[in-house]
Amino acid sequence: MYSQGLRDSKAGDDSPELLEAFQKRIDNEEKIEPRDWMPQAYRQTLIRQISQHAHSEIVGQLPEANWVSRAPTLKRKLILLAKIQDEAGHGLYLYSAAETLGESRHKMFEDLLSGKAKYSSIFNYPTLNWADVGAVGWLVDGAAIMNQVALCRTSYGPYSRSMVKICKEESFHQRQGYDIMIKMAQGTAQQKAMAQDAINRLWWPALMMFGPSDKDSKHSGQSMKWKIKRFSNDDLRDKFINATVPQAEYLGLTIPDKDLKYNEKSKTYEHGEIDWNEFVNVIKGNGECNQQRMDARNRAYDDGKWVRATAAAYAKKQQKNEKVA
Ligand code: BYC
Repeated sequence: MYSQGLRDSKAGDDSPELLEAFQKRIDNEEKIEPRDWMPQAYRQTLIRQISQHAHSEIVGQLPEANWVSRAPTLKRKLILLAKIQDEAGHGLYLYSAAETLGESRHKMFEDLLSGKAKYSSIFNYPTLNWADVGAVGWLVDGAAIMNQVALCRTSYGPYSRSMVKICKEESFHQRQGYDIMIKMAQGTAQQKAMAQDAINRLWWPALMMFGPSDKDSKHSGQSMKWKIKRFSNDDLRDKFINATVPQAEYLGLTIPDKDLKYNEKSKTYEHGEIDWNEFVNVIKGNGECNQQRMDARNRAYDDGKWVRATAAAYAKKQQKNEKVA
């Protein structure tokens, strides 16, 4: 279906004239569509980012799934189930968006399962108490939205359109997380301590979701030139901090950053040093839950083998019937 666009941008086709015309389209805020000519590197950057994003949505179901059977009320359980199903849907929109660039879903799965493709570092941290489910919604979905609202204006049409729907659902996720935090923070002393414990453990990993600092981000320069990314990693991180600190104050919880301070002049918060060694260690596969997450995804893939085989056999039979008719 998308063969025309793929044929137009084989490696080696990226002549200066084509590149210049492409950049002009980007600068004019035109959306790039699947059949349009695009530089190989633009295509590859999108496949990398969109598939990483899709994997994050899928792996991101796991820390929350840990609490489905132990949610404190039936209502909380239903809400949590709905949220986890939304994440599965987000993964599917994103895999579909990446497929429009010529990458097969099978290849993307293989890359995730072999450990070649990344997914967001945040999902390699455990969810140890019920307040963590609140903190994941509030902080993790909150950080995700900050990034994704900007991605609604990304230059690649299918990615940008999938982001619009995803953001609507993510904002419900953020609100449900904050709602849990309000309940816990205004509950007993023990519940408040659980809420504080959750923010103590998840605050810094949430800041790491935005990626390395601008000086160390290897892809940001080109991605911003192509308007795949509309803001730098540090700019989005700062926006998130500025939006979230007042929410923590409302909850009566402390942000675990002794160097956090409000700059009266710029009217923004300045944060302490992020432990980038921890970030690198986690994305290399050595975080607390990396192995557990990969084992769970590999198990799910193996368990689904018969479903894929049945679907493929059915499709083949349909094709055969169509040929006969
Ligand atoms: N974790 O040059 P940089 C969610 C990698 S989940 C792991 O700045 P880029 C949700 C990066 O891939 C939210 N890896 O890269 C789901 C690159 O490595 P490679 C997921 C990270 O791409 C369920 C290297 O570090 N959101 O919503 O310009 C429940 C250098 O980085 C991370 C997205 O994926 C990380 N945190 O910028 C709840 C949004 N950060 O590929 C919530 C879309 C960086 O060269 N993605 N790396 O080997 C993006 O906006 C960008 O890809 C990033 C990184 C800002 C993440």
